This record gives sequence, C-alpha cells and structure tokens, in this order.
Amino acid sequence: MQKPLRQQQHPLIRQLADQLEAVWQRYFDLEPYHLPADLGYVEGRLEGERLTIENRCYQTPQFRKIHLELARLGNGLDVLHCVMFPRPNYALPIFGTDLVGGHGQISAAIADLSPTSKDLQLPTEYQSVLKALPKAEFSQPRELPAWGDIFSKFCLFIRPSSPEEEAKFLAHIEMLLTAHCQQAIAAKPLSSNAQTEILAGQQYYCTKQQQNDKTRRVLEKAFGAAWAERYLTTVLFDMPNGTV
Ligand code: 18B
Repeated sequence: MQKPLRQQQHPLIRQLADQLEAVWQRYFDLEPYHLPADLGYVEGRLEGERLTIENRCYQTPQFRKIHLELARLGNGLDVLHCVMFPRPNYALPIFGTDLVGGHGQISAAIADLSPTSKDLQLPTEYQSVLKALPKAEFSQPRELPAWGDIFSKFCLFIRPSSPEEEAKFLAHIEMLLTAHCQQAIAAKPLSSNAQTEILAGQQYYCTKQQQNDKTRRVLEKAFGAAWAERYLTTVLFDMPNGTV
C-alpha cells in the first residue's frame, strides 16, 4: 500500500491539506460527496513520469461540494487544489486555493474568496471581516493571469520566499477559511427564484478557471485532451446537476 500522497509532497502542501480538513471538521458535519467512480484516484503517465491524483470530496447543508485534490507528477511537480462550491440557495462566495511547487520550492500560492454576484463584489459582511484581517505582506507577489478577473481584491497570489512566509501564508488561509465557515453557518438560505444569479456567477467562475492553460497542459500531457476536458468540467470546475 502506497503512503498517502500528502506524506510524499512538499511540507507546505501537507500542512495546508491537514489544516483545511481540520477547519472543515471543526465547523461542519461533513458528508461524503461522490465523484464519478473512476475519477477519485487516478494515475497517468506524462513523458515517462507518473501523474498521481488523489481526491477527497465532501458536502454540507451550505456547500454542494468541498473538494480537496492532491496531485504529484514524477518527483518534480506537487499540486494542492481546493474549491468550496456553495449550494445555489446560499449567496456565498467561492473559497479556492491552489499551491503549485516542486523540487523543494512552492512557485505559486493562491487563495481567495471569490464573489459570484453579478457586480463581482463580495457580500458586505465578508468585506468588513476581510478588511479587519491583519495585512498579509509577502516579498514576492505574483501577477494574476488575464482570466483572473474572477478573483476578489483580497486575492493573495505569491511565491513564498522563506519558511516564515510559508507559515504566514498558512496562517492567513486559516483566518480566511475560518471567517468563511462562520459566515456560511450564519447565512440564511434563499428562495428558489434568487438562485439564477448565483448559478450564473458560479458558471462564470468555472468558465474562467477552465481557461487556466497551465492546469490543462499538465492533465492533457498525462491523460490526453478529451480526458483533460472531462476532468476540468466534471471534477475540477463542474456545475450542479441539471444545470449547464
Ligand atoms: N496551476 N493546478 O489545481 N487554480 O485550481 N493556478 C498553476 O508557478 C494545476 C485552481 C491558479 O500565472 C500552475 O506558474 C493542476 C484554483 C492561478 O498563468 C500549474 C491542478 C485556483 C495560477 C497549475 C491544479 C487556481 C495557477 C503554474 C489540478 C485559485 C497562475 C504554476 C490538480 C483559487 C496562472 C506557476 C498563471 C497556476 C497546475 C489558480 C502547473 C494540474 C482553485 C491563478
């Protein structure tokens, strides 16, 4: 039996994976969310190197899908991907985080609470909570790609440059996620006719994320273009049943 992927990955990935699950367990009774049967644990081959993907997926009354994915390509590329999709009767933003690294260095660390309302603004309660958080300053900020207009003005996108910055990134995400879980628990479900806008916002988010060529390229090389498209649209950035 292989060790769980996180034990072989960059320590920041392992720590973030453990931390995300600990915060979810603190706030929610997590129910399992079933991914398509063949897509929970997958292995493919990219130019002779093995790509291994391990998925964990949960749901709660507020969240349709809480997805944590760990991926490792050979010994050179480690990825943590996480998205919490709210149910369409909750006007909540989408929490997302991505860590990409390899050879002992994380090159991309991203975390955001992304708005899904028509005006692309976070709910006012979120804005006040996020403004009150300690400012997260990092020495190597990174620039968002063109498709990144889905992210809020609070989005953090950096290359952590030291163990201190890695710890600061972890601490920041813990605050962000804790605030999100507290807001979600306090949120009231909406009536069905208010859900169209929320679905449209989630659809826009998914469409933009599917334009991340860096993710698509890794998946295409290991599994082919058709598989990558299916994975991007059914596992990574899918819409609720019955909506397109
Ligand atoms: N992503 N990422 O999740 N991506 O999934 N990711 C990269 O140093 C994967 C999300 C985001 O600069 C890179 O440049 C794979 C979520 C942004 O053009 C690689 C998987 C968010 C960038 C991968 C995965 C998100 C980025 C390049 C499936 C945010 C910068 C690394 C397991 C909430 C894009 C680098 C740019 C980068 C790969 C953001 C290789 C395979 C949820 C903004």
